[in-house]
Amino acid sequence: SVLLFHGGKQSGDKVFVTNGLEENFENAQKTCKEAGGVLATPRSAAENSATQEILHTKGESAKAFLGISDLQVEGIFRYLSGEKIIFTNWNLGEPNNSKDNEDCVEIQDNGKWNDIPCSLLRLVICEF
Ligand code: GN1
Ligand code: CA
Ligand code: CA
Repeated sequence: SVLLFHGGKQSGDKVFVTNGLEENFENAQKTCKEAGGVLATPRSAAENSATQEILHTKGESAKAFLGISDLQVEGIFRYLSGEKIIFTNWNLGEPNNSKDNEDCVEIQDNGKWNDIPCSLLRLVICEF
């Protein structure tokens, strides 16, 4: 339930929170949905910073999934809603679809994004 979430960061009308758990993309997506939110989807530098601040509460090298993928069409990143993304903060050289197997997106502790396999376990951060 929503009571599992704490230590939220607000940016405008959004609140970003984590349950402190690492899950694969599919399960992370479910966790947020069941709580009435969606996976963190920063659409501006301010929202990206708020998401990054959650990572900082989890220590060095924490990484979390974003609600963004190119699962539908390789190379075209979309929000879970299906819209094309309007803000990006890719690390230099990303997205690279390494080993032809990176369709999900992690945010790293420096706030930069990297495409990774959806099967990996990453911190769950939801937005409400
Ligand atoms: C990592 O470990 P390597 O080099 O195969 C990363 C990729 C990055 C790449 C950047 C699972 O791949 O997503 O694009 O570094 N893979 C994982 O050099 O994190
Ligand atoms: Ca891809
Ligand atoms: Ca990558």
